[in-house]
Amino acid sequence: MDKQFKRYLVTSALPYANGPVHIGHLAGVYVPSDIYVRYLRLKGRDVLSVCGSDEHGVPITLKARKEGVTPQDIVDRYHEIIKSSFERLGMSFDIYSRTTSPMHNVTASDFFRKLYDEGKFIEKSSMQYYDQEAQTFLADRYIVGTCPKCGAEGAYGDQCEKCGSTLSPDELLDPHSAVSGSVPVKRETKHWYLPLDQYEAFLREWILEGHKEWKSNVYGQCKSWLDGGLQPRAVSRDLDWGIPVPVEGADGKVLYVWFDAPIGYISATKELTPDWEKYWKDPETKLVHFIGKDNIVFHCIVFPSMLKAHGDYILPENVPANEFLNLEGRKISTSKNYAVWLHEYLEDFPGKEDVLRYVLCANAPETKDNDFTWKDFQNRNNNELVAVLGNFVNRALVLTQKYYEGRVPACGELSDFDRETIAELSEIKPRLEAAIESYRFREALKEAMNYARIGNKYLADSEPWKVVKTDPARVETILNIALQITADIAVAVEPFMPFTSAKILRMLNIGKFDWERLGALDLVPAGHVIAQPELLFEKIDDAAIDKQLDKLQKATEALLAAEAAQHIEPQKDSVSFDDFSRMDIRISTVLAAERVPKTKKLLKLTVDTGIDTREIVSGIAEYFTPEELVGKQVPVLVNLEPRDLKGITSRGMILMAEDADGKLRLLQPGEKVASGSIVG
Ligand code: B3M
Ligand code: ZN
Repeated sequence: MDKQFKRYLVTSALPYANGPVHIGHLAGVYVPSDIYVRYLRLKGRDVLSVCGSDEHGVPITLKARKEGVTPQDIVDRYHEIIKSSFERLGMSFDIYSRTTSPMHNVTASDFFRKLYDEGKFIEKSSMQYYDQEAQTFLADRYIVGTCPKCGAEGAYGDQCEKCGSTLSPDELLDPHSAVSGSVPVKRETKHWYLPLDQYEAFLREWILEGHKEWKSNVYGQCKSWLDGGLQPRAVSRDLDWGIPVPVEGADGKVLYVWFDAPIGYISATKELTPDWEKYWKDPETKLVHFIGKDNIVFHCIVFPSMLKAHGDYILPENVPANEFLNLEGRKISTSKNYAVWLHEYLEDFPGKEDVLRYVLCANAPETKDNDFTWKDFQNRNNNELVAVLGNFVNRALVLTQKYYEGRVPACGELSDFDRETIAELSEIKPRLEAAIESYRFREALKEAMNYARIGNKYLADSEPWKVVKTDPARVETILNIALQITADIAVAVEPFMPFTSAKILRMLNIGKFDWERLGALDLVPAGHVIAQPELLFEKIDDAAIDKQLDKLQKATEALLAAEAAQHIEPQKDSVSFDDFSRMDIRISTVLAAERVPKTKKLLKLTVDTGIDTREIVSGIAEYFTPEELVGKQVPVLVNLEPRDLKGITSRGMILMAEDADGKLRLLQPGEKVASGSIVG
């Protein structure tokens, strides 16, 4: 059994105020953290939930430069957007602060100063990249180049977005300045370093021995960092945006954003309550950091070392991090504007906050990267929320209105079926609790939905609308039970779908219940009068989904054009006209297509080339289904030498377009032409 804590402090990663929040952030961090804290509050636990905008760091200054405004303008703009969209989604932070707040400035400065005074830092001069044109040192994202690990261009001085490797500016090949584009020189500069190597033994003991219960993705990343050996890490930067390094002789230097940002959790708690110390200093507080997987090292290795060095603070008990959420098969990207933005969703789907919360939790990337698709969003809404949850609640309430003018009937004698149903219901709560308390929110949501599933089945099988004609007394019991289940749902779904919970309670005309009452059979007393029912959820039609898909399509096109412009393959050597005219390319019609057994990539196509009907084996099975190819007209190089593939003789090659990330597309004539038409 888990150690019982007196109170909880739950933090959610501070979003960078360089853009709005998107569904990837929500699924990875914010929806899970809100579920967790809402649950703890319902349980009557002493819990604080803190968050705020991360307003320092290079991405913000770069964006400001690009737009010709100040960094303050940028963070003011996005802080507002993020804060208000979080509120509208029902995020229930006790405080949403920001790292440009005066309180944070003092807290972070004091933190640094204490470590400095106690000799916990190393001071070191080194040669770093400097942009002579812009007269600035090039830290982190100010420098770009080719990734030494994967060869991608446009990798940053701190990270390659393509392969995810952590980098240092010195590792970049062909480095140049993101500010002026010029090739930088090296210049000497002094910085303060936290000697992480000195904390290695402590971290090993604390994480590898002490926290084997952490999620395996988190534990695994920590282990590989520790096994790789830790190096001292600079905690200051040469920048003019950030918290000034609070010591003599540090002009032009600020705290590294990853030094100040996590201290933001402390500053926010201080702003929230004069009682903040008990949340940060008493070992009876359970500190939990909800973060994205790219933040693991900072929250599990760097920040705990800072806290340890400081000495006054507790360490996190757990650091639940999710994997990434992709969007329609592509990586979500703020800088490339490929995302579903929360503030836009809220405009496009008013009143459907809970649908997004539901889908992002049901499909959360808890153990592996996952894909968000609009089709799945629509299906889950229509088939789960409308057809199961909404349908059950609506039936229970409408029948109560119809038969009893809204007065809750009494529960009479229970049938065997009632007893079985009640027994089944009573098994949900412990499973639901265990899932939430071990951060398995998808599973927890399934359990919460089980009340509705069982309720739906209960009504369908007991058929009160039929029985009412023959045994009206029995129907009273059925509807009494159905109304108790409805109230159970209001409690159980509150952490996941707070608006829905409130709506159910409104329709039941009853106040909020404590979590402990979940499963009780007297939540709605006989004789109580309920309110008029409304629909809980409505279907989402294809038009709404198509609109979102169109929007993404436009974003994808822009993104591909930008990518293609970045790495256009260089032109190949010249060929003579004769060489070219020896290639015989014909528009051919696909007559049949099937997978080549025991292969992943190969399709066998039967095509009409106009000359003959022949077979071609093509490595395109990952991109097309056989069905979608039949009937299509495509260019085929018909005089390519035949080749044997998996026992089939392939006679020709289908010509296709390959986009920047290797995805294949069909090339088709603008209108139908005769098979055998020559391409040239
Ligand atoms: N702002 C990174 C991010 O948004 C960062 C988190 C800070 S938590 C202290 O991914
Ligand atoms: Zn890379």
